Amino acid sequence: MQLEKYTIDQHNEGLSASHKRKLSALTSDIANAEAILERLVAFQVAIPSWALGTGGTRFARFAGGGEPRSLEEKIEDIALLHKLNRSSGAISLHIPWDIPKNGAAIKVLAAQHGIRFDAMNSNTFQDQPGQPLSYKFGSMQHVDKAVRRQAVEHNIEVIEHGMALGSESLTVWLSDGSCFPGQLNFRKAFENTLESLQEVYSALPDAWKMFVEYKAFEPNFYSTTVGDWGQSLLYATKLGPKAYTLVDLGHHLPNANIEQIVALLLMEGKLGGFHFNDSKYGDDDLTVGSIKPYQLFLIFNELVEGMDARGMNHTTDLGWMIDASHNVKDPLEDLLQSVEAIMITYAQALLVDRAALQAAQQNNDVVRAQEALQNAFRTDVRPLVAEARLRAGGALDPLQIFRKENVREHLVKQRGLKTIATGL
Ligand SMILES: [Mn+2]
Repeated sequence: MQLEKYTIDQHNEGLSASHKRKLSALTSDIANAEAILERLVAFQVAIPSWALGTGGTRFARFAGGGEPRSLEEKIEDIALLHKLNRSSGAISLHIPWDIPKNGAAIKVLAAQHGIRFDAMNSNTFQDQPGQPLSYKFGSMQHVDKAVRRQAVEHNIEVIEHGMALGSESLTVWLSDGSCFPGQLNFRKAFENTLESLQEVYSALPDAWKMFVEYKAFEPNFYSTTVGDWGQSLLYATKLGPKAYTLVDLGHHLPNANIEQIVALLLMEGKLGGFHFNDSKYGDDDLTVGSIKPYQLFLIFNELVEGMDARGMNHTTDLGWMIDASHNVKDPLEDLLQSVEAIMITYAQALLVDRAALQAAQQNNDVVRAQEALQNAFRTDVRPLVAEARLRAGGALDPLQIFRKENVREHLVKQRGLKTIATGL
């Protein structure tokens, strides 16, 4: 479905007076509002190809209708999001769920919508039809070298697909691990995994990065072979300068101090990618910022501080992606909410009075340090985020326009009620 520019202009016109009023009230108190706006306009978050269909749990999946039936339709959906918020200008593909039949044509289609290809994602956590060897007992850690080779070859194939699309990074998330004590020799599992990753690493083109994603548990429940940031960093360090750790918000044990993890990884120059979602218990795939917005803010605060300390470009020097899809919301509305939550939190992190915070830290003034953070967190920066969208050509209120234009109803009419997007 195409949203015409005049529809967005009309919508913006209608909200203009109220927007201007809120914006001027906010910016009169902010010294660096223009600098923050510039950063917000530049910031882009990749949408994963599997988040455009309704997510499910291991119990059920309740499809919502009008889901994209092909990679082309997935790109159209992201184009729609990007048209509304101007911050979703990248797609992250999952292979083999979204193998491009014609890489060059897909690249052109995406470019027409201002969308580029972010990290490629491999999949050795499930068996595909016709696959000769099973990943039931792991892939890169497997005791059988032939299974490991199959996993390596799959990853190299994913790199080749990515090269055709102009992607420059590979995310490897392994479900490898064990469900019961004694099932695995931990050291041998690590060594096998490292050797397999080294083979993939040696196939990486020069400009590429490899992201080693960790996860504390699930689907394995006793041990995970890339289980935490320490293990990921160990692999990334042994692999070499093109390998980095990837932090996914949902992949930690409860109450992990994720902000400290990102601070130290940035200090070591080893944070490469970041996956957004939210959770109450584990890898719940809930909308970004829906459960723990303050934690997200504290993490963003460290991301901004740590990236600035290394002179990194906020937009391009880390791979930013949403990694969530739940089963009770319209996936497109969920993604609009997610991107909005990310932009709000990023703006709040940019708002932190760094000089005041540093002075408080230096003087052991715990109270002022907390005030410096919470002053920013408790500021309603939504008018600033809306202004950035407006300047970039997007909508002041993307969700409102999505509902008013009956986007989902149009998609159901176009694609049908019983369509199912590829994915889990
Ligand atoms: Mn992830």
